[in-house]
Amino acid sequence: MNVRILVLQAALTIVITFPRAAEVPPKALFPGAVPVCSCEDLAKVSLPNTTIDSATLDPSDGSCRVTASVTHPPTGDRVKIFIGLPMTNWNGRFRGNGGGGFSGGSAGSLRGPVAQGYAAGATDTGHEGGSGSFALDANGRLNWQSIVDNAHLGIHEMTVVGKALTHAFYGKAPRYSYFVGGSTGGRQGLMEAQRYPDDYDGILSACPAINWHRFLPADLWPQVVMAAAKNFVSKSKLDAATAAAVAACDAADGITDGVIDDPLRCAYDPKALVGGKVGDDTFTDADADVVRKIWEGPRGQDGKFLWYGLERGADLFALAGTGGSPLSGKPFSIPLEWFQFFLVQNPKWDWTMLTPAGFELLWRQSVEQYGAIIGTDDPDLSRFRDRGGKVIIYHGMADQLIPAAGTIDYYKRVQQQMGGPKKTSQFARLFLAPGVDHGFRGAGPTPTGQMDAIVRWVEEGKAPEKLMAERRDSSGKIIRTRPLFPFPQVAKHKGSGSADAAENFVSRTPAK
Ligand SMILES: [Ca+2]
Repeated sequence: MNVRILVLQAALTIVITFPRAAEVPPKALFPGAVPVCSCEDLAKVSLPNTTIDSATLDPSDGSCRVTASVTHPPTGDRVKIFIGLPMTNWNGRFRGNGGGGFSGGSAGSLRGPVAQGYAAGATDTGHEGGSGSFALDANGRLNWQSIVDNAHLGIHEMTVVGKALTHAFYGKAPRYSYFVGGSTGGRQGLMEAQRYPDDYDGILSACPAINWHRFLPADLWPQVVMAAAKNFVSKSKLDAATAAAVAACDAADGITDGVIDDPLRCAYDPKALVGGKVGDDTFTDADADVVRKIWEGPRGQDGKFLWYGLERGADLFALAGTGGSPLSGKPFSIPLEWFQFFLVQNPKWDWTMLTPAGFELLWRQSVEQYGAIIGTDDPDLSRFRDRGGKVIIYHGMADQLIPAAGTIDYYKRVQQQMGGPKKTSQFARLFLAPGVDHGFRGAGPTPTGQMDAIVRWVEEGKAPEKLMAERRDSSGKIIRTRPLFPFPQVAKHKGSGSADAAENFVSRTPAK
């Protein structure tokens, strides 16, 4: 597997970590709480359709680790669940951790939360590894139980088992429960709010892979555009187009800092590059057309909107990857596998034959066939709201895999459904982070303190009026701070003082 794909899979399988400086373990809710049984005793806990596979102390951190499997008769599925329970410093809370890409999650993600005193859980959501091949059974037919386990049921089962084991171990139920995840984990968090609203009190949803049935097939669009044009564009040219867009739109927000604060208002047209040199190569009309169509996003044969394109400023090569000589397309594996295993149901399907018309048919199939199962775009969060749930969503505006426009679209639909912006902001807030990508890296400052923010909101009723974002140099020194305000507010420079210091920014709501 080449390095680029590995890096991107790492990006889609990010486990959200927080800068160490901001990591203050939350206060213990039951001070002095200790286990009421041995770790090994948890093997005797009886739960419906659940087998406790092991319950042993982890020699590396001394925590109690339980592995369990849940099945759904009559199907022979097996959702594997990993639970970590601190022996000495349980803080009284349960925390579920999300996965990435097609991977539901991993036992390795529990280490951080357990160190902070959380009883923590993760799950493989019914299949091992990061491939989409679990969608098909041995006969090549859709394995619906496996698909449902991955889409939503696995996380719910993990939560039920995790809370039960926490209760059995400490003799009391967790006082609060949190779900934390990015990308697929962000989708899993919002799925919990939509479908199993009793599971969590607080949800942190980073760059969520919601609208899965629309955005994931749309992620193949850049390759379809290049194949149709018979013009696979080099990384240097794609990078040149991104750099030109940033140069053109950077200053529109008042600060020339290499970041387009609101790329949705940037209309830079790559025709300005035509005829110019990129290395030894000339940027052509055909190149400009490819880049324009990638930014525009997938359109139907009648020209109508299907889904959002990448924002200007986001790395294009992640989805419009090319390589070899002559150049050919190198699609990102996750959308490609969505077509192969879920839509066409043929692992050997050759994407290079896909025309824009064929793309539209399969995109529509994706919406029809999978929306209700894994779309995660239901704006009705009333059950979650009514039981006091709180959710913080945040998304980088230079996300190269999941355009933030889809998350804004969803949040606006939530606002509409839930009684308007003000009522929505009482339980669900969206923070957009300019200039950061799917892994929260890039020219822009990255959000910090999200976990503190959600805990404070849930437990003290203090809604986050802002998140602090910071940018560090390679030595770890903070070189820029910037506030992020809840959507639709943006951070605006006061007009005096350093543009690298958060205190010189105020919130402003832009005109529509
Ligand atoms: Ca700027």
